[in-house]
Amino acid sequence: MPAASALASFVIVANRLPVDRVQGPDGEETWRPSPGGLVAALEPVMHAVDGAWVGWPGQPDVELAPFTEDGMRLIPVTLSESEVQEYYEGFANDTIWPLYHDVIAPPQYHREWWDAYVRVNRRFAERAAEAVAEGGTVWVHDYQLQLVPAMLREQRPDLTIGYFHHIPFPAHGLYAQLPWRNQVLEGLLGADVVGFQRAQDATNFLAAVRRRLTHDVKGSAVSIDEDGARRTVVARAFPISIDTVPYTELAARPDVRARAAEIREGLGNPKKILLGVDRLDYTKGIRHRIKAFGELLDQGRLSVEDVTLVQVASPSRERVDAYVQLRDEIELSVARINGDHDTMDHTAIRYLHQGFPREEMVAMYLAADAMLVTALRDGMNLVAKEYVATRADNRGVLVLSEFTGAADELRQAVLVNPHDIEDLKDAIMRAVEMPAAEQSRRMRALRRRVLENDVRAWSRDFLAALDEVRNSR
Ligand code: GDG
Repeated sequence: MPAASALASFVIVANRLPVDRVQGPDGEETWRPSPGGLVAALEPVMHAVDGAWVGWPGQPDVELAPFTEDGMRLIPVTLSESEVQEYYEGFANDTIWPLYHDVIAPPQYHREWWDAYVRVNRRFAERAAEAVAEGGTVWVHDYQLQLVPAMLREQRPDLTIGYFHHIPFPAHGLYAQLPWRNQVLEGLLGADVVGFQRAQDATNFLAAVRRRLTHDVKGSAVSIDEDGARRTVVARAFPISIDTVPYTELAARPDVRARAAEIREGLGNPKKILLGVDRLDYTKGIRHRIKAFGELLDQGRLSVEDVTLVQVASPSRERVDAYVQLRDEIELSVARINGDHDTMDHTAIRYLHQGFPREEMVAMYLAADAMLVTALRDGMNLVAKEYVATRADNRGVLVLSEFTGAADELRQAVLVNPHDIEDLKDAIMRAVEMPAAEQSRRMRALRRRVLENDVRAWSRDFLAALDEVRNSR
């Protein structure tokens, strides 16, 4: 155990540390903060309390001592190359991810992947247990670490433990496929508060607990008998959001606005620009979106002189087979549609398999007349909220899949069932043809919702729920 003075009263445990390792100009290795929504959400908390963050630095076989970056104490967890393959690419991204997204792709079940998952979860739990002060709080994040809450409680019953699940939790009929279904439920129940994106996710989790375990479940509370003592676990929705400030600020910057105009020009100034921004992932419905757009062109309902679809598909999980195959399928259909419809001056789909700096993303949001979010299943979908946050002039249309967490909140979007290609085509046409007054009425309401419920409100709510549990003990 480190000296008491080095112990933190608040510890985040997430698969990744909020920094990336980069090579400096002289070849030396340094760290660069990776500004995600989670970091923004937790920064105020981390700076107000004595906080630490436990996570993997993103490269295999890197042995690093704890270090401080940007005022945050970072505690690296080492993963070997085979653990990256079995725990991360295997169990997390090829078993849990497809299973929890309603089996859009077939989940792979391998006992050696599970063994690695247990081993790595134990390592994260140990690092956290070593880092946190007596009576402190630990907040565990996401599906890579579902066993950590119980492992941590076993070692440190003095702690208050929260867990937030960023992806959907499936209905029991699907969840029941998981060979380790009871162990995962018990792992999560080690937390005092288990947070989900949507009310339905919490309901699915509670139903699975009721079906599979013997604990009493009443409303959102699970009552656990631990050696005669009763402990209550609360499971409910805490819909995540974005840090709106950088988006509204960038959207107001003259250089970013000029860049948006340049993007429009570069596309031949079509009347309407449609935009999709996703990690290249089979949950995001990119193929369905492209199919619908291609059919609208084939049928002459849209023409490339009038409308261009810009699709950013940022590279993701490129060593997992299902992602390699998906990329091939998407790129084949983009090439076919462009081949059939492009002219010398206009393109049907400007497809970008690249990651972009945030400034450029915001310029794209500003250039887009409509944002197409057609996920087949998505915990929340932050892109939808980012688009809305940048639309200060209340123009623009959000086409949003019913199967995203965001659809529970963003009711004034044009809601679609992406499995229904005709519905998707009609939604795209509605977006293209929507009168300015209707755009503005809808966007105003969407903006109110997003700006009032930012990621700081989300972390405040979650931590308040944890405090309530602590105070009731
Ligand atoms: C998981 C859940 C849940 C994407 N490409 C670029 C880029 N991005 C940024 C987006 C957005 C983020 O990545 C993606 O967030 P999403 O919410 O859309 O989706 P997931 O990555 O699947 O996230 C999801 C989320 O966790 C939070 O709980 O909402 O349901 O699946 O912020 O803007 N950013 C930059 N360049 C890119 O090329 N800078």
